[in-house]
Amino acid sequence: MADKLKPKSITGNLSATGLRFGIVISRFNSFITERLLAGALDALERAGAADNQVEIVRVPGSFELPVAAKKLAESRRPDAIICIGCVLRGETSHYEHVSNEVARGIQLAQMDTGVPMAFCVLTCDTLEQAIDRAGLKSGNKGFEAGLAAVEMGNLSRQLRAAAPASSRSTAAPKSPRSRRR
Ligand code: INI
Repeated sequence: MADKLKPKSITGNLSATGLRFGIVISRFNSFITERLLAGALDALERAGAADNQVEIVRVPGSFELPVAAKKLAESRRPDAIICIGCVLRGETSHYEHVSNEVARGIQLAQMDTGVPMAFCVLTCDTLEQAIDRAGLKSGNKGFEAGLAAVEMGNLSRQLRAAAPASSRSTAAPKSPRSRRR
């Protein structure tokens, strides 16, 4: 067992001081998403964020979250973005398409832009499951996403600062998917 090796460990802290955040929220199932938003704002406020550090963008449904998050990341370069949605299973396969694509799209958007994106999209079989996760039995997933955004925003800054000056850049990386449309 290695008992002498003590590698340096890098972790983002939970202070929002000096950070800027974007929140992209879906209006579909707003009964749930507005509660998730309240949880996310509560987390940001407790971490020390002020009004002028947070910008909220509203989209029609969860399917639209990735493109809005990507454009927000490219135009405003916030330290982190929180993506909020709620997909509820219906009678058709629509649920699978929306939930798969929103997860994939948000991952692509954060990888393309380098801006961390907290995934706060509930994918539930029933409304009751969603309510439980939006401030009832299972806590508030918006609050968890808010904390994840603060931690990842700080971690990103630290990792950027630790990079050699030649490789440091605040601009969005060039990739075929990051071309403006
Ligand atoms: N959007 C959601 O955010 N949640 C859902 O449960 C949902 N369902 O089930 O239809 C939903 N559909 C709308 C979709 O996100 C798009 O807004 C729409 O297809 C237009 O592109």
